[in-house]
Amino acid sequence: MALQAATSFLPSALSARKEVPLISSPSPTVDRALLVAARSDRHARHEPTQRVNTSSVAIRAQAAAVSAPTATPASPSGKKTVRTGNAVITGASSGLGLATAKALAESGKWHVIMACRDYLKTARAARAAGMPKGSYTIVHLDLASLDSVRQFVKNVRQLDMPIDVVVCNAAVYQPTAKEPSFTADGFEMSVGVNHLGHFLLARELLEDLKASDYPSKRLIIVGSITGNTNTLAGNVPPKANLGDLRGLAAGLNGVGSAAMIDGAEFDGAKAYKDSKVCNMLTMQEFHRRYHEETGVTFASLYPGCIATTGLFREHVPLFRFLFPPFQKYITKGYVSEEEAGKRLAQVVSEPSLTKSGVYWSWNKNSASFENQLSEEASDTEKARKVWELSEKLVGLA
Ligand code: NDP
Ligand code: PMR
Repeated sequence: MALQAATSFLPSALSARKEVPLISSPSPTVDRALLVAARSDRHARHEPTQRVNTSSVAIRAQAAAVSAPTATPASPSGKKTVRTGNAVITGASSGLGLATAKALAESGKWHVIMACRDYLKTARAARAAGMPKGSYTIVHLDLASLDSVRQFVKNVRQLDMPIDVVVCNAAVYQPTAKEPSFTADGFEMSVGVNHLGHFLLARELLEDLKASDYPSKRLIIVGSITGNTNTLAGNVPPKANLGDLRGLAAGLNGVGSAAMIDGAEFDGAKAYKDSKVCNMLTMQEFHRRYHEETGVTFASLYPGCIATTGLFREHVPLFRFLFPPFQKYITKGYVSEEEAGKRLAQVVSEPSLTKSGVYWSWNKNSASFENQLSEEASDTEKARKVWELSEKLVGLA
């Protein structure tokens, strides 16, 4: 508890909190300008029907037909090879998303669509990480705006690439916020970005996953241990608790209703943990509704405690200083960004991880196993209600 106590006694002046601006939806013109298709010769070799011959092209407004074979014709050795897969990763500009994008791109088997809100930051991060030129495409996505999500879906459909895997990874964590901030659509920011933005994105891209001919299509939503109250980490206050969902039902807008899912007073750390519960419930509800019909694998995971990422950027400086050694030497839950990226990359592409409806974790030897979710995070009735309320809020029902 020392860590928590240390952080709570610090004056708020020490807080590293930034204001998160309300973001209006970007215009289609700006979005198109931010689309960059840069694909390598290697990529073109894998997908002979999808050649893009410029290193930086604005995507035309009309949708392009997508037709890629599941397996390329037999090589001279007579062996059939699976074509390059295309994986959308949200929040690929830093931390887990970037490390996963790098691991996939370097495998030579994947083209990564980096779905990010800051184009320049992402371009610099991809270059600094040494991602092979042409192994990725950056497409603008701001999950704090439903218009941006819809525009993103239109834009990726114009890329002339099938979508084979979608990874909902981006997140914000606002533990020091005294007041809630809101997305462009008026949802409390943590649940709005981490859950509702991803909910709309995943629902829309399910159509694209269905249309893909890739042998193993997957939709992955990143969860966390701190949303699971059946663990020590999940019992550090404030604990996740969606209650009777009255705040979500009322729109999470803080105007005449609460900004929290359970209708209680705003608490930024709890809002994040609640959003992770929604992520894990959503994955299971997708599995129940669509796995049999579509063959898509739905999965969630806890990649380990990646204590060095930008997720803690709004926490107080003392926390950011103590958190990595605390996780390394005391809880022993620490994992590097590189290792966590490899773990998520396994969930994207390992043939042994095709089981649907699973929440993956890794043991001390970095071996994956099917983990147990908390009672609330595996409550089927709550999952159905969260699904139905979320589809109303994002305009799908
Ligand atoms: P980072 O802060 O490094 O990455 C978060 C990413 O989300 C960034 O790329 C950020 O973009 C992006 N993002 C934030 N807001 C938006 C938005 N409105 N629209 C689009 N993208 C946005 O944190 P992590 O890598 O640690 O987090 C990645 C995932 O891992 C999260 O889902 C988190 O819950 C999960 N996780 C993390 C753990 C950890 O210990 N770090 C443990 C368990 C789970 P930008 O660069 O522009 O800010
Ligand atoms: Mg936690 C095995 C024990 C364990 C693990 C694996 C984590 C992971 N944490 C553990 C224990 C503890 N933490 C204990 C005993 C304490 C009290 C001192 C503690 C405190 C703590 C704080 C204040 N831990 C935190 C915070 C945060 O602000 C982080 C958080 O909740 O972010 C939402 C966090 C985390 N601890 C973790 C992990 C993975 C996190 C952060 C990330 C996340 O869930 O996304």
